[in-house]
Amino acid sequence: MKLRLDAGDITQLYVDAIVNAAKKSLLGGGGVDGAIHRAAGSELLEECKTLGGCETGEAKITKGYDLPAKHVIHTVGPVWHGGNENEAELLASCYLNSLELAEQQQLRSIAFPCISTGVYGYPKQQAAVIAVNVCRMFANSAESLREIIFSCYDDESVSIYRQLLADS
Ligand code: AR6
Repeated sequence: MKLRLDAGDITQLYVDAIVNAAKKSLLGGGGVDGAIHRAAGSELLEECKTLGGCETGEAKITKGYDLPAKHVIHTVGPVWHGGNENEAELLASCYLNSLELAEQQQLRSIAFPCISTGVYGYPKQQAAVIAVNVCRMFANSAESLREIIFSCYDDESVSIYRQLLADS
């Protein structure tokens, strides 16, 4: 199992699934969510309308449509309220539930954006520690997954993940 960083736009990645940092309605928004819906085309929104939304920390899968990625796993990260509202557990659940869904579908590669660290305001370093820890732990028991990519769009995230992935 390989964990690696990719600096750039998640919508360009040729992987079995990219993860979307969505909102509860799953009906699109700004940030990475907007970029994924634009790149996938309107059929993605049509499929999302059939899913009945998604709770914070949970995950649902769709096809990738016009994306190079075969699937999109939609998860809803927690809004940061200062750290005492179960944000860490909910963020860990986003990563874990997305990975479990990928395994159930026997996917080999998955790419995550830095969930909750944009509009939802989660501190980037703290979020990255959770992301890397959950993925490292999951990697030990993974069966189909061979590669987990951390898609880092901003320079700060790139340097945080570079450091975390260098530490073993
Ligand atoms: N590829 C990879 N990462 C990206 C891209 C991209 N194309 N575009 C932005 N990012 P955000 P959230 C990074 O705000 O905080 C939406 O409106 C960005 O730099 O997209 O979970 C939803 O509908 C940041 O590090 O997601 C929800 O309402 C990270 O993606 C809400 O925002 C997450 O930023 C979710 O907020």
